[in-house]
Amino acid sequence: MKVSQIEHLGIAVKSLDEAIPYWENVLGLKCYSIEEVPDQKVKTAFFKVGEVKIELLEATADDSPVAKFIEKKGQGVHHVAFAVEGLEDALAEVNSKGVELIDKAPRKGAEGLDIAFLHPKSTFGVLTELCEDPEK
Ligand code: CMX
Repeated sequence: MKVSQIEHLGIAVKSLDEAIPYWENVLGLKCYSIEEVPDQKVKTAFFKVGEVKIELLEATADDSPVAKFIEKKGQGVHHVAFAVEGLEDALAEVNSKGVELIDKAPRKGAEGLDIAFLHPKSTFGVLTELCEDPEK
């Protein structure tokens, strides 16, 4: 499979309202989009750093994956997302190589991307997202 770049880093925070000023006022980045992903029970805030995006993630429910993550590990880097060409084929390939898929088929994520997660137990502890922009 072909990974073209790190598309974004997902960072779990307790509160977008509390975290965004750090990214804007200290690092000087601009939050260009805030979007809720009801399916994932998260609210997201996006920043661009060169070609890579930062996705801040706030849980919108107690049983959100992000709420569980913060409860167990605290705030911090939650996942790494790689842009791939041909997401369905990439999933079949990683699966054939023994990696456990959380999403067996692509689904819609923030910013209209097609996404799928790989289980951190198969990826040396890093929750990994593969994504593809259907518009490209
Ligand atoms: N990074 C690394 N490890 C993680 C993790 C993360 N983000 N989240 C959970 N884990 C670890 C747990 O600590 C646990 O480790 P131990 O067994 O050593 O304690 C292990 O993974 C499995 O945990 P689990 O109890 O089986 O499963 P959880 O209910 O905690 O769910 C996971 C974990 C990854 C399967 C779930 O969070 C998931 O499906 N994530 C994908 C979807 C997601 O994260 N959505 C939010 C972002 C959406 C977006 O970006 O739009």
